[in-house]
Amino acid sequence: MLIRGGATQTGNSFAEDVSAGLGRPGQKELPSKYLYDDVGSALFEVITKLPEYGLTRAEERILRRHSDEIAEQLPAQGIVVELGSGRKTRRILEALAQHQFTTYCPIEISSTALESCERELDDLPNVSILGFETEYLDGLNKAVLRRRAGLGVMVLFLGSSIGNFDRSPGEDFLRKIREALQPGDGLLLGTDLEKPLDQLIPAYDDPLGVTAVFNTNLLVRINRELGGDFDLPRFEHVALYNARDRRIEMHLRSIENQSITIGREQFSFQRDETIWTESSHKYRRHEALEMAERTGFKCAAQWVDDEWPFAENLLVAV
Ligand code: AVJ
Repeated sequence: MLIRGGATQTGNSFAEDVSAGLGRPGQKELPSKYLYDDVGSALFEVITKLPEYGLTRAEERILRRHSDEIAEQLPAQGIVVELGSGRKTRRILEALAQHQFTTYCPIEISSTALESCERELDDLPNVSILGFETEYLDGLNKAVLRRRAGLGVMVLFLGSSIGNFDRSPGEDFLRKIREALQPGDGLLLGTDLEKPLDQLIPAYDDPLGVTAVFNTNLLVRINRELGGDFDLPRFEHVALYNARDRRIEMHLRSIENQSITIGREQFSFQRDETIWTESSHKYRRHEALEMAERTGFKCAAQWVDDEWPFAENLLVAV
């Protein structure tokens, strides 16, 4: 069953964010969530299959190898709330639902992603799926209302999606998750770890150019939805590692001086000026423990993949 979030658009509109992000002085910037429309989400799925992008496979290995352990850590499982929705969740749900009935609540702003998630997990015995089409925190707060007394809630925030946040807002987000929970509830948090640049850079600048297309799709979206006139060949995909902030940054770089029209607005670009489109922060092993302690959790367990440094952290609300 799909519960639609209703009037839950809390932030600005796409048009407002684009106008503000391209119009500001200094570094032009667009919120990374706009990369994930239907086309962008499908392209991201392709990225997860690329040999250079080891992140998703690393997490899948951890979830496969340790699913029983993960399930055991939280005995009274009532509701599993996922911020996002994914195929990787299957293992955990199977393990959790082995001995008890589980309600799985994926939360997505895209109904397409929610529907395909429901189709894929539909056959799991002992699991009922209740999707929420809304923003993460709104969906989480709605999902926990279904908690039956005495039963636990486990939140899944996988794939190092936390890495899209700058570090401090990321912790604010964890704090808000904690506020929706009760002591003893769990948060399974995936954090991609620092790794050598010759492994990291190709993951975000693959030779086939899928990530470049994923990034450029944002300009196509602006052209289509907001009446923009970006000429795609005049922008190029850039993935750089910001060592000070320990993050990959994706940018779209203007290859020449040019002026862009979006609706009635004009934006000028200097040659080599960029639009910053996404950050993927990288973490140290102990960082999850520290983040947990600052946000009302304790880290009860951590599993690390040895092939592609990635940590799955089981946080428990204190
Ligand atoms: C979905 C945010 C975890 O940062 O690795 C992959 C997105 N962007 N390649 C990541 C992404 C370009 C991905 N996250």
